[in-house]
Amino acid sequence: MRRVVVTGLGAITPLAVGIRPTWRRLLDSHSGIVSVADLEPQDKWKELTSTVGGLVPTPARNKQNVDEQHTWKAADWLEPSDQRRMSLFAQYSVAATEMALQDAGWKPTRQEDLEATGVCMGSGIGNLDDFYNTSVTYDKEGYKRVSPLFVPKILINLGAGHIAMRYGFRGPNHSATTACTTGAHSIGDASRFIAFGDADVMVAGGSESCIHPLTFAGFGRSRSLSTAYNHDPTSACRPFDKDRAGFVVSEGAAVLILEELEHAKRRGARILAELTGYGCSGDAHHMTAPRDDGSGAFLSMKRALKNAGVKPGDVDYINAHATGTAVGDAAEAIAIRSLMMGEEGVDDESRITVSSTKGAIGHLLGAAGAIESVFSILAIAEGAIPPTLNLTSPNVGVGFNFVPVQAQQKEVKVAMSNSFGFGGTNASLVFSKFE
Ligand SMILES: *[C@@H]1O[C@H](CO)[C@@H](O)[C@H](O)[C@H]1NC(C)=O
Ligand SMILES: *[C@@H]1O[C@H](CO)[C@@H](O)[C@H](O)[C@H]1NC(C)=O
Ligand SMILES: *[C@@H]1O[C@H](CO)[C@@H](O)[C@H](O)[C@H]1NC(C)=O
Ligand SMILES: CC(=O)N[C@H]1CO[C@H](CO)[C@@H](O)[C@@H]1O
Repeated sequence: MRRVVVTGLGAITPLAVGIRPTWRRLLDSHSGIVSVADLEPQDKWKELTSTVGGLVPTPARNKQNVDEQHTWKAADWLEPSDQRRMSLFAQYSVAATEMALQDAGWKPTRQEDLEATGVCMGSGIGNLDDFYNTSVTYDKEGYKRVSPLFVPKILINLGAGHIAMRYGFRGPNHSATTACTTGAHSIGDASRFIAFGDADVMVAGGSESCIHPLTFAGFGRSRSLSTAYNHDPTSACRPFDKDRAGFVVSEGAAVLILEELEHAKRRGARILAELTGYGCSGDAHHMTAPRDDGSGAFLSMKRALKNAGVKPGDVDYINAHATGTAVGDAAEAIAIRSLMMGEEGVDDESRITVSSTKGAIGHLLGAAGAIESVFSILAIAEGAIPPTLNLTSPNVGVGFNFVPVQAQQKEVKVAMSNSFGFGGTNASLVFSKFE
């Protein structure tokens, strides 16, 4: 089987625009979560139950106090005509891809290289803003007010489409949309395209730009959101903590450049990690709730480790899906314990190292699996484990090292990233130090 390695990374997050500033701020325990109560239109935002969100900082909207050079300015990445044609999630997709391709040093021009490079870029929700505005305008003013750009701006695969058009990539062009598992499925599916010989290089990841009152209204009505910390946004997301009470909606994007090992070696690319395992499962249980015993999560992790040929006891770090909900975090913790304390696992719970970076950045929905893969890869490349912010009293019934509040130094040879989504879909990815 052809081996798949990671040779480039790009990200836009509530902590910063760019991989280095995001990672540095994450390790320094900064939070990207801010109040959305003062956004326009005020009458809509004000009535929401949860008024905290992970917003990508811009020069005009920078409560996180990020250096201005690391805030989002569309003009840094896109011509005005492209800005008009592309919805925000597609803009984030293109910008994160540009960063990742630069990082990988892969900007091919030869036809055969372009044909061997593909794109697998998804989104969970896509462009709610245009859907909403166009519905309202259509209802009030009729057919002639619908923009000819409406359809290309709402299709989820246009993130991938714009990337392909911009760089001329003629390999597989694919978009997963599997709710909060989108990012992980995009990366996992992309790795299979390489392993099976459909491509040598894949641009893979997820993007989300869902900061819209209707998003908060919808998740609020399904009682999924954190509502108790509207006055104290940076404390709102508390994975595994006794005071956790729901997730925080966030936006952003992350992209990995995946590459066939020999291809990467031939061009002397820097290898950050190897993608060794991918496992998927379905809960077959409920629209939004996991099984209490975490058996869906257990299966996806087990399959990913089997695919990687790695024993549970060899996993040094797990980047948990844990979003900060009462039921989800506990189910995942139990699933991790069953896996890690089972056959060929460890005998001491405190040796299991698990963190949820959602404490710092919230839940990027369709981009979550992608940014969390980035953090797992950086943990391997740099020997640092990012913290679980706001975790003062764990109460999920296990005694893991949850890396509370502060980052830890640790050599990481194998890291696993979990992603679970509404509809009962679960995926796990395993990354290993390349040796
Ligand atoms: C949708 O309408 C609002 C209110 O008029 C406006 O602020 C926003 O920019 C519009 N969004 C798009 C994508 O056109
Ligand atoms: C949560 O973490 C943020 C970021 O480190 C910090 O500002 C905040 O005070 C923390 N809140 C609690 C309750 O620990
Ligand atoms: C798998 O997907 C479900 C369905 O929504 C998700 O809620 C859950 O977190 C995952 N399963 C488990 C048991 O963790
Ligand atoms: C089949 C196909 O090419 N699909 C998408 C990928 O990229 C192209 C541009 O090369 C887009 O037009 C499509 O959306």
